[in-house]
Amino acid sequence: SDYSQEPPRHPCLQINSKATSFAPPRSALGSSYVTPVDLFYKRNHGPIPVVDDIERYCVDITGLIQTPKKLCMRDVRMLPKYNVTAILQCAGNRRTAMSKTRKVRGVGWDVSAIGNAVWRGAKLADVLALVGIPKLTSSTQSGGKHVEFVSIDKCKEENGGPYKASIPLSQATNPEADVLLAYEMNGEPLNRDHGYPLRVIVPGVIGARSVKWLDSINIIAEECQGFFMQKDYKMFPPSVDWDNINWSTRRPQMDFPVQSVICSLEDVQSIKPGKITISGYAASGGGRGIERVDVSIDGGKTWLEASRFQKTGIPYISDHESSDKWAWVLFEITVDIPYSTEIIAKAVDSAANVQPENVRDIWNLRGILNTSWHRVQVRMGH
Ligand code: MTE
Ligand code: MO
Repeated sequence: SDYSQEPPRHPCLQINSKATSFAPPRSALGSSYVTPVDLFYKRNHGPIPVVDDIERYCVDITGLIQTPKKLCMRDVRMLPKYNVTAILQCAGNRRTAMSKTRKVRGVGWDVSAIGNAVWRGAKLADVLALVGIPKLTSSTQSGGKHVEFVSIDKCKEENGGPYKASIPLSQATNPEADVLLAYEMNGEPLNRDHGYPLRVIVPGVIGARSVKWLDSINIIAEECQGFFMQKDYKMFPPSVDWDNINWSTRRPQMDFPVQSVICSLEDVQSIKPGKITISGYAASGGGRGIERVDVSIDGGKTWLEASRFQKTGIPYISDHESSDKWAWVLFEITVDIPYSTEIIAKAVDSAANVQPENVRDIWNLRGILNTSWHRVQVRMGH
């Protein structure tokens, strides 16, 4: 494949061997509520498509509908515009740490395969209403069960075909689910890395379903049969390995579980005696808020509650209307550390879900959803 037309990228991003994943250092992440575009992680399964004739660009809406439609950028921009502040998190975030207990297959990520952005665009529910699909259509009703998004990129996992994914029709037609066809990120037109000219944003769901460089939207009877839905991004138990895997026994992963990460300390970090500030991000899937972030400075024997915030000046209250339900929550606590120790963060979401203690208990062969307690070692220097 042809990687000669890749866009320029920030020099601080860590690049994998195939130049298909890019992530900022963890110290760049926790410091701002909205992640700057150039520091936002990027995951591409093939070369970035070149779309240079925006006048001719359009999205085909086809499948189980009466009248198929070609949607051009002008049509999308004419629909009501929404700003949705939402994280994108790769299901493989923190995979490298999972790989250390037992080898997994997949791109190695530290803790930065996540970012929080303000996405602007039209609601998918409004777009589907244009082709006669009423809002709040239940998935069991006749007229289709899933909405499939197909890209214009080409990836080897699809044997040179496009990247694709689908979500249930009930989610796609629910205005409250805030699924967007987005053309702006943080107030700027989407850049090529993030899906120019148009991408899907499915809030609260693993990043893999937020298809970039949208080419068509298909209403289909069952979930998408593409590689990334059926042969990837599924959560298997630790007993399943490559010699006994049966992909059809599991559902494609959609919502992500509760997560938290310390961004202010490297692992291992050397410190001096005295006060240090421990800070990072916490987030959950499905629109669940963050109820609490607990921090331990003695390897998990005792816990302290960190303070949480989103926008400065407005107190963060989980599930409150002033809070961004699809966004992350930043946390912070200042403590005195007198000796070398292990510092841990764990979050609790609004459904009282808690992060699992040990990564080996949630090991899975694809290395997804590592949401185990986040641990960093600090060494006392002199
Ligand atoms: N969409 C297309 N067309 N091609 C891709 O390779 N990667 C997916 C998703 N959408 C992908 C895609 C994955 S796995 C993730 S985690 C997110 O995009 C990453 O989005 P970002 O690069 O904007 O951060
Ligand atoms: Mo991903």
